[in-house]
Amino acid sequence: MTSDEVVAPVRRSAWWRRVSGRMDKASSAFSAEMHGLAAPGRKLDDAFFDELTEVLIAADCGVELSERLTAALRERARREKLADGAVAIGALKGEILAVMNTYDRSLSLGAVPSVVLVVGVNGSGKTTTIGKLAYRLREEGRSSLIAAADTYRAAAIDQMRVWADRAGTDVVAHQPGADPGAVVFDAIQAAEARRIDVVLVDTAGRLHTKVNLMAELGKIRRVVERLIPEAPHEVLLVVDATTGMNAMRQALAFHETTRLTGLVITKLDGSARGGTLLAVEEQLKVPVKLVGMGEDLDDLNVFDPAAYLDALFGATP
Ligand SMILES: Nc1nc2c(ncn2[C@@H]2O[C@H](COP(=O)(O)OP(=O)(O)OP(=O)(O)O)[C@@H](O)[C@H]2O)c(=O)[nH]1
Ligand SMILES: [Mg+2]
Repeated sequence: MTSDEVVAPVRRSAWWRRVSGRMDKASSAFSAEMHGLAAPGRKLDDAFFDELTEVLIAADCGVELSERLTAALRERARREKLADGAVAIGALKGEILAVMNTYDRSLSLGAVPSVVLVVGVNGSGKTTTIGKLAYRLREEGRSSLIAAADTYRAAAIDQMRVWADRAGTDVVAHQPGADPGAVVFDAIQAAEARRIDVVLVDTAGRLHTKVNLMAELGKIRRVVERLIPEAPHEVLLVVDATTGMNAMRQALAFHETTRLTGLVITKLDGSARGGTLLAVEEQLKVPVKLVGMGEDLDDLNVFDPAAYLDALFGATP
């Protein structure tokens, strides 16, 4: 797979400070418990593994993943005669990190123009993320054009324009109620004519259970493919980290309809306990590529698994 790393990794330490700082309130209780589990000398008995499952579920990892991780660790502890809680939690983190590190998390934006389709349920943070991404691209010297393909709400187009102004980029829009496919068609043609690097497509929020609305996404995708056969180069699902396990059902439905290439997890600065991210990535085998940690233009970061696991589990040795 060819991919150009256009979103430069931020330094780990800065990211880590931000995640740990912002996830702090929500995750501190969780981390404290984890520290109890990760205490040197803590016996690896049934109580330890029961508590671990509970802590993982409380962190929004979901019952299935939590039980699977615990069972695997129990087996490993037995096999390798792991000494205590500190060693076991360290081993668990190492194992999750090894899986997470197998993913390519860069955005594939080598083609000109590249097309990025941004999808998700209502209010997950699509429009905001597109604004932030446009800003980030501009900071890196790349041009973008936004297709305002959320034509359902009149306010959506204005909201997109406000973000585009902040980010210093342009919007292609039609009237409210227009065919989203037609907006995308025009935006791609304009980008080709103007040699724009990246087309960012803002779509309407839709419930993953609404068949017609989901089918419309497929239609938008086909419009893109007709103009550029290799496109869309990225299909990003924006997931609100505070959604908990409902995020899983959403992600599966969107993946089925649009073949996702990446996840964007937003609102990690809020009350999110963060486990949703791990659970969805693990289930879909689609990498988290970006994380949103606030409402400002520069609150979008590349995902750093090691820093994330430290924030989630506490910085165990
Ligand atoms: N704290 C925080 N708020 C965010 C983040 N991303 C988005 N938001 C907020 O979430 C709300 C919804 O964001 P939008 O970008 O409008 O979401 P959307 O997915 O485009 O919504 P619809 O178009 O209605 O489906 C706004 O109030 C954003 O400011 C984030 O990373 N952190
Ligand atoms: Mg929107």
